[in-house]
Amino acid sequence: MRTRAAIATKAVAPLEIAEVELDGPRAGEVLVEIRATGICHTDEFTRSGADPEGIFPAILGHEGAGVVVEVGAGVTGLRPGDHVIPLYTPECRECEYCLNPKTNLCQKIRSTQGQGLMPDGTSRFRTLDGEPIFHYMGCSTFANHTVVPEIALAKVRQDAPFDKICYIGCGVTTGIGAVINTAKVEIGSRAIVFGLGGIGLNVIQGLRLAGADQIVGVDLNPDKKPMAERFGMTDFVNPAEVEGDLVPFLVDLTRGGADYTFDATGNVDVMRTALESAHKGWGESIIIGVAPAGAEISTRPFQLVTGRVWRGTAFGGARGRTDVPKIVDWYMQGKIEIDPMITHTLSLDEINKGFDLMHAGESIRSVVVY
Ligand code: NAD
Ligand code: DAO
Ligand code: ZN
Ligand code: ZN
Repeated sequence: MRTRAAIATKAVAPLEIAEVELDGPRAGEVLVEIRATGICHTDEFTRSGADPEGIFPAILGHEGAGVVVEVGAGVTGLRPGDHVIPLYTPECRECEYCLNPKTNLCQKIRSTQGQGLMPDGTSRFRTLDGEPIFHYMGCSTFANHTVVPEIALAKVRQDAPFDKICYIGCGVTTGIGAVINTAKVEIGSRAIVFGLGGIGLNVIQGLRLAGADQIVGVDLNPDKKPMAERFGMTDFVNPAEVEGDLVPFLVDLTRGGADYTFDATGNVDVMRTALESAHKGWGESIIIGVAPAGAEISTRPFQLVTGRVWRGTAFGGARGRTDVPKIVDWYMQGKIEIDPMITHTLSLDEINKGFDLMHAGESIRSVVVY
């Protein structure tokens, strides 16, 4: 079939909107009509050329929601008409990783997904000239139709709006999951969140859900303050306005250091500050941000010797097929909010504007509605 897509033809270039050829689903695969997709910082990371694993031409996008159109041979858990959210972290429920409760990093299709291919080593996308186009993070939601392995689709309730729940495909789950699944924050905790963008705001609402007493937000952009307060931030710190070292300032503010700190900037210097502003003896610092190619983190080992813990999280530690439908339910029940964070709604033709808004720091989430 033919479908419309935004193609990343090469690094740095704006996405090109064009018709592409899409082959039908093979065994274990599902054809999905994408109804809405968020534009995440990670799409920009790849589009900009900063991603060392970026492959071009590719159809980016990994934060979508849509409807099953057709299923391939052997697909038993989904049928046409089901509403789904594609998962860049699949859940096969049978690999060594899925069987270990300590991780969500299913490895069943890891190698081909990393090469921009379906599990059989081929792509379903081609240009109208017949040139292959790579998939992205196993999702490629910047296409009106895409093909995704069954194990990388979460089936969700039918009454949830696509233009909001697409955000659960990455930002919402990553932020809330970092609090609940990775840090396992206890009621009454003190926390610091570095970076109040699309991920950090969801860390904040996760902390509110978990019953944290103090939620400090740190961002260089003061425009982020009102939205973060709306989601539960109790204290705002702009590092540019702090005289002297930021670490002792934050340690004082949290009365000895935070029980939990979260990096949602991707900046390795911020990651160090986050670790060092965690409480001596028990503070845990969770890295969510994806750093530029080649960047490294450092601290004095004594920081860890004296009880601080440094951890990371991918997709908020969530097992997508199991956890994503529950998060959709939380949204529909009003336990979490999404709507205020969707600051811009665009058509596919306007998708490059979404990247401009991100650069200007004017959006939290831009969502493309097909
Ligand atoms: P964003 O651009 O919306 O937000 C980043 C925020 O950090 C901005 O508000 C910016 O002003 C602030 N910031 C930048 N430098 C800062 C500094 N030195 N000190 C304080 N604040 C600073 O990005 P986002 O969509 O929220 O994504 C955040 C990070 O999370 C990115 O690196 C992204 O790639 C990563 N990410 C990780 C996962 C995962 O599973 N681990 C999933 C999605 C995104
Ligand atoms: O299993 O080795 C692996 C890779 C898992 C990929 C997880 C990616 C999470 C971070 C990237 C940002 C997502 C938007
Ligand atoms: Zn993302
Ligand atoms: Zn698995």
